Amino acid sequence: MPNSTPADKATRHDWRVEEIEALFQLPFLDLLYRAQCVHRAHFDPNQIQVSQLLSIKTGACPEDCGYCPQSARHAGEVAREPLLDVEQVVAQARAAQASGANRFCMGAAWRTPSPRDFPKVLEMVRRVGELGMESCVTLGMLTPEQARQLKAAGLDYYNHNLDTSPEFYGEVITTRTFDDRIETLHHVREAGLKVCCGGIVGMGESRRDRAGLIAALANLPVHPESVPVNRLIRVEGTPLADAADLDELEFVRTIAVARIVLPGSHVRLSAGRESMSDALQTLCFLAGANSIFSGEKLLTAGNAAPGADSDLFARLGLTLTGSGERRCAEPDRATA
Ligand code: SAM
Ligand code: DTB
Ligand code: SF4
Repeated sequence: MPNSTPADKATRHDWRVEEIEALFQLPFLDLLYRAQCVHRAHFDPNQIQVSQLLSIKTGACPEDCGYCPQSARHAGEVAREPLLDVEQVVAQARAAQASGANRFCMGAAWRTPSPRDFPKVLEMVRRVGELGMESCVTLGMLTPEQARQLKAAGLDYYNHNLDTSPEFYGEVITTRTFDDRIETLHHVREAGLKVCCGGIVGMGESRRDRAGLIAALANLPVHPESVPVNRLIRVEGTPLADAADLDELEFVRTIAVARIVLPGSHVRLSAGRESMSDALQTLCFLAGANSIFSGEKLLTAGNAAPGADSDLFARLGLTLTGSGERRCAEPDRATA
């Protein structure tokens, strides 16, 4: 069932790529103004949701995603680490909660979870829930049964990115298809889980591809509650290590267009913040980004200097979701 909110009866699932390209082509200030209007109609503009990531199983991934330092097929593969111990994960979740994160996201470098490891992940989900935190996992492709088991363990969100347009997908990943991703997203929704689904920009895709990604996200039967917009982190030894720079204002445009087209979703300013100035991140918040990943590390790559986020939030007057301050309407909760 499509999501719509009291504030926006017009949430759409029939976007044509050309219409989204036309948004990209608006004068920059008009685009930001429109994005701000949509943002303010759906969210408290001074509130930000913070999730903390942890890589629970690192490297040795059989997939060949051209951007990823965890693929066993790339020379730049990071040091491998087997599945972490449940207690180690709980300790990290507690620390994340103490630092202000209200969601803990656990990522594993798998094509799909193995029957041996999966029960341990279910236990991690249960234990994070017991802390009173929201939980999210990203484990690769799921069967319908695995999705149901995650839901039964109390999981809140499943992260599974479409990453780029259907047309560009095969240029970046050859070991699975765009349709494989759609299938897992379907299983996740059917199980009653909330969806975190977005993509990466700066991989050499065209503006039409960026519009195509946003169209694909918007035309899912229900908009993802969380939409991570990652700026490619160019990692040496990966096929995309030498991708051309993406213009910073084009990155801001991508955030603004995502905000307009996905009005009730949290748009997450994701990978790539380490190399962004405070001013650029602020422009992203103005364009409608209202969530981030916190901490010094993402999964394997750097993220933010210690104290940098809380300092920026204080300077901007941004307050954290779940910190006891005024909560936004969370329109995605009123969906489906
Ligand atoms: N293996 C699972 C999967 O692919 O769904 C989960 C982990 S995977 C690392 C999660 C997401 O991280 C990818 O879908 C991609 O969007 C993002 N990512 C990975 N490497 C990145 C990089 N170098 N720069 C930006 N985003 C990246
Ligand atoms: C998402 O879209 N971005 C996060 C999270 N979902 C799992 C991961 C970013 C990974 C960046 C590269 C790394 O840390 O290895
Ligand atoms: Fe594996 Fe996920 Fe990295 Fe692709 S993005 S190589 S599936 S860990």
